[in-house]
Amino acid sequence: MARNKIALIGSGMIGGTLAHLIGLKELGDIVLFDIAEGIPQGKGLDIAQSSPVDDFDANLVGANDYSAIEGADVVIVTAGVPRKPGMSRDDLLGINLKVMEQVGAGIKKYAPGAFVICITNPLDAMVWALQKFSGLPKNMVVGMAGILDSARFRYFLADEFKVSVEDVTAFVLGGHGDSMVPLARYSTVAGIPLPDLVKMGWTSQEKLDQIIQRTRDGGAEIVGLLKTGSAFYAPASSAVQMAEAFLKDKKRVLPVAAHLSGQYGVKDMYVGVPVVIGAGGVERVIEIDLNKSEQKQFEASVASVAGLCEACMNIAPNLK
Ligand code: A3D
Repeated sequence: MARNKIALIGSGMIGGTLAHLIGLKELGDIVLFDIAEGIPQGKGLDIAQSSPVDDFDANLVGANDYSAIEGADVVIVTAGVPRKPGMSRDDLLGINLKVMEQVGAGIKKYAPGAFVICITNPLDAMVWALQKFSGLPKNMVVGMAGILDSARFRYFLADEFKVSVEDVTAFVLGGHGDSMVPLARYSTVAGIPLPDLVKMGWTSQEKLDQIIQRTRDGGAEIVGLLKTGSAFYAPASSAVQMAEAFLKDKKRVLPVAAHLSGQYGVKDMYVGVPVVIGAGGVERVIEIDLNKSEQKQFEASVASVAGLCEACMNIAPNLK
């Protein structure tokens, strides 16, 4: 059986990390694409030269022409610009929307059968635009954000409780932005929901609220520290988990930015919700019951994503 082919559109900080992780996990052959000449070729060669040391087999090719991604099984998109300190994700919209138009055309022409994972910010609006520009089926185009947001939440909780990250599950809904909705009652330590852990004296409600706020600000905290760009290790790991769920038909239940066509009362938008990912892409959108306060927060988050989609349509009327 031939190896899977994974195309990375954008070979910057996340793209390079993705290529390395995909190589180490032997998920398939890798094409690194970028408009910058030499970067994808150089990163590809460097990672290929690590393969004899780390014992993995993968062809790594760098390219500046979309024809190199032909027939890819998975395409992961990080092309565009990241945030600098003081910028919000939404400030990236104008530049990155134009990038999505080019990327969408490239995928449409050369990899129309691929499972496409978008990471470019502002995430929920960019994945929505990318699906429209590419014309690929909606269940085959998803955005990565929820796994990263919930991984941040899990990490902070594990640190607070002094337990293994493996035993902490966390649930984050909504758009990938300041209005994301971390759901405490669906987040657990070994199945014990967070509100029960507060009652048991493991932590206080005040501390839990601080952790929730730190999760919401998780991206900005890293941008503030790095100063020259945004997070890349954890975003890359999160996207690889999605790619692996598709390639191995794992039917994983993961929070992703998925196309909604009525679920949660939302139509024709991408918003972070739990889904099942397998060989069919997004095979099922899971609808959970929200209480009044969660519903209100979710609606506020959806409204901010809707505003971004509106802004996209003003720039690119063909998205309507
Ligand atoms: P960076 O290291 O700048 O890499 C972006 C790459 O895209 C660069 O190598 C550029 O040359 C390339 N590029 C620019 N325009 C084009 C184009 N038209 N076609 C092809 N390639 C192009 O950024 P990064 O890897 O750190 O981040 C990439 C994106 O991910 C940014 O938009 C970030 O904001 C976003 N991001 C999202 C998350 C989420 O959780 C959703 C987390 C972290 C970063």
